[in-house]
Amino acid sequence: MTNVARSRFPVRIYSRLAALDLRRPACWAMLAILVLPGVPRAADPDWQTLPFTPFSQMQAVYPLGHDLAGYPSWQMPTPPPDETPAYRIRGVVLNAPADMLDAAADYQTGPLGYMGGQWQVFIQAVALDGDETNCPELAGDVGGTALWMGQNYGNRWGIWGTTGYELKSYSNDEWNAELERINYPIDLATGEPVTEPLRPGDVIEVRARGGKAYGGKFNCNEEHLKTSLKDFDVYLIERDHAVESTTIALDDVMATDGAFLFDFDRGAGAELYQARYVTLEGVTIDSSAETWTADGRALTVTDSGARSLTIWLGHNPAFNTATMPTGTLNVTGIFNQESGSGDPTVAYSLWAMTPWEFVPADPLPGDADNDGAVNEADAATLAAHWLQASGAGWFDGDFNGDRAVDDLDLAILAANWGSAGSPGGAVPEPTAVALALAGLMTWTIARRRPR
Ligand SMILES: [Ca+2]
Ligand SMILES: [Ca+2]
Ligand SMILES: [Ca+2]
Repeated sequence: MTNVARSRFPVRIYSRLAALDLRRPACWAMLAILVLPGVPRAADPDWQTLPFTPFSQMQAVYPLGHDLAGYPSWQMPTPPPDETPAYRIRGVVLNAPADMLDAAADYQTGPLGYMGGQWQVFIQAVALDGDETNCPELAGDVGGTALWMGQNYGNRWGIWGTTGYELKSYSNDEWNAELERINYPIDLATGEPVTEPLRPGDVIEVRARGGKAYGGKFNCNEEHLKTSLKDFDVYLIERDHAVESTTIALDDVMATDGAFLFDFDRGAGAELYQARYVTLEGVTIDSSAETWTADGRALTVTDSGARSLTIWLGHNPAFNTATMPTGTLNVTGIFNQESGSGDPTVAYSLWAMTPWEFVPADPLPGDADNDGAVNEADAATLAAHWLQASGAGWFDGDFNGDRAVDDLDLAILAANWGSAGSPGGAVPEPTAVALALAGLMTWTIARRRPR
């Protein structure tokens, strides 16, 4: 982010002004409603006194027997003064926007369905000190939601080619101004935008003026309209809040035949974990998968039975260079439901944002390929990623979790050489690969000595 781009208010306003044709009376009306972010709109409720909406309420579904059984049932509040939709939610950020979707501006008129930039962040319920007094409505809350924006919504089916098109697609300047606004939330403590962008562990308050049920959950969004009257505004409460994942196995969300468990009260099964940060334990990547890439949607994992879940890989480019995991794994990510406009009781998946969120279920130090033995194959992996400074996962040879592959990892591999799941195995003769790595280690250590 350059210093020029940090002058966010002018960029936003100028881009809006540039889009107006001042010869048209309608544009003077538009000018009247253009407002700075963080400044109350005429129709805004008193945000400070508006109760938070708990996620358990926001994500409720119609009960069995209802025509819409299983579909989101929540209706947005319409507080005074103008009684238009407005609600306030609070949660901890689970993903960096750039790790999930490609937000790069790319305005295009068509083709049908082409969205250009997309931005999405998941937040989940978080307990803070003082909640009992300050916001008792959030006590014991569970669940979360997605905050989503897309650039070329006018290209969607049913909109593309209609007069509503231009209300729904952002020019590149308009899109970038929106990204600037939501990536740099206003710190409630200072009233100023933060200087480091939104990241996991940020506890935020969202003041929303729209949202839509989609794919089995209720998403916070701007109803795919450009008008600032539908903006959601993001405020920072605190940073670096520790986010613990909830441990699940496939049998928590699926029956033995692989069908998703759907509890209409949302107290169990897949709905209980929707939009939450989870660690899925004891799964293996489907054997038909040969490779993985950023933005992949085809990877599946299975347990020892008939259960199978799709893993969505984030936009993080580290997926394009990291070694695809093997063996029995624990995978950490965001449990999600996106069933399109179809059956609201199916189509759950796990969003994984980084390669290093895949780890061996039962890690043997030095065992890069997770096959239960530390040998030449693991040394070869280490050699292939040798001195990779960032973005490495276990399966690239990063055994100490610092995302780098270096002599620290080599020392771990060397200390466990010949291990086959239990200590005390016979240590084989060093092979050519191991000897080469030993040479690399010596060289690296020698380089670090002060001269
Ligand atoms: Ca749902
Ligand atoms: Ca191995
Ligand atoms: Ca390392």
